[in-house]
Amino acid sequence: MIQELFDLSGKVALVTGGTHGIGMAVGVTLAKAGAKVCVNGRSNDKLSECKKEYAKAGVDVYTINFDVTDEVAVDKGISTIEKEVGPVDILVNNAGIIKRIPILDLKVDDFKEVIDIDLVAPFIVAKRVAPKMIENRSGKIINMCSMMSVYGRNSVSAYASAKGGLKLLTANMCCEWAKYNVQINGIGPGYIATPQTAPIREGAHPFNDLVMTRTPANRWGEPEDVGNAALFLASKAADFVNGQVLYVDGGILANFGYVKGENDI
Ligand code: NAP
Ligand code: GCO
Repeated sequence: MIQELFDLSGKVALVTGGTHGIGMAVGVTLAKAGAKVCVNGRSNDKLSECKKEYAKAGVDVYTINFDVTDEVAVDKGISTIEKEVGPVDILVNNAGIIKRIPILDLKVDDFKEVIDIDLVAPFIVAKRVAPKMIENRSGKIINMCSMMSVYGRNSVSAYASAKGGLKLLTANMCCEWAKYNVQINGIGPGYIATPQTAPIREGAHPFNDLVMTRTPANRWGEPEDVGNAALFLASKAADFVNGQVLYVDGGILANFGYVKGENDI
C-alpha cells in the first residue's frame, strides 16, 4: 500500500525548536503520520503553551527543555527521551535564529551565537543520536537549511555562513553514515510566514514586495509546506535520497528576477 511508505507508526521523532513556526508544523505532520513526536524548546512556558496548540491540531506530543548548543544538556535531554519515549529514529534539527545586522556593525559574539545555534548545535544533536541509528541500521536526520545555504543577502552574514555550513555538514554526515542506512538531508525553506520573518513581512515592510516579486508562486510559504517536505524525507519513500537539500521555496531559486509589467517579454 502506498500509504505504508509514509506511515511513521512506531518511530520516535525529535524536533528541535518545535514550539512554534516551522518546527511546530513539522511536529504536527510527523505526529499525524504516526510518529511519537518529542518537541524540544528552551522555555518551559513555551513548551507547555505549545502542547495546547499541538492538541488543537489533534496530536499529543512529548515536550523537553534543553538548549541545543549545550552538549551536556543535549546528552541529558536525549537520555531522558530514550528512557521515557525510546531511541530517536528521526531527528529534525530545526532550532535556529537570525540576526539581521550589516557586517561592519555585527559584533563577533553575535556572529558566534548564530553559528553556535544554527550550525554547531545540529552537529551536537546529530552526533548524540547517530550512534543508536547506526546500531539500528536505520535513521533519518533532517537539517533545516535555507535559501541562504546558497545565497548571500546584505545583513544576514552570520546566518548565511551557518546555513551554508549546514548544507555541507549534511553532505558530510551522508558520506559517513549512509552505509549504515541512515539518511541525512536538508530542507531549504524559501520565505515562510513565521515569527522569524514577521519583522520583514508585516506592516507594509518593503521586503515583502521583494519576496512577492521574486517568488514565482507569488505567495509566502506556510509552515505546513515545509512540514510536508519533512514527512517525505522522514519516510521510507526517501530511503535512497541522501545528502541533498530539498528547497521548498515556491520557485525563488529557479528565478533570476522579474520586473513588474515585463511579464510578456
Ligand atoms: P522561529 O519561529 O524563530 O522558531 C525557531 C525555534 O527555534 C523556536 O522554537 C526557538 O525557541 C528555537 N530555538 C532557538 N534557539 C534555540 C536553542 N538554543 N535551543 C533550543 N531551541 C532554540 O523560526 P522559524 O521561522 O520557524 O524557523 C525554523 C527553522 O527554519 C530555523 O532553523 C530557520 O533558520 C529555518 N528557516 C526559516 C525560514 C523562514 O522563512 N521562516 C526560511 C528558511 C529557513 P524560542 O522561541 O524559545 O526562541
Ligand atoms: C532574511 C530571512 C531569510 C529566511 C530564510 C530564507 O532575512 O532574508 O529571514 O534568511 O528566513 O532562511 O530561506
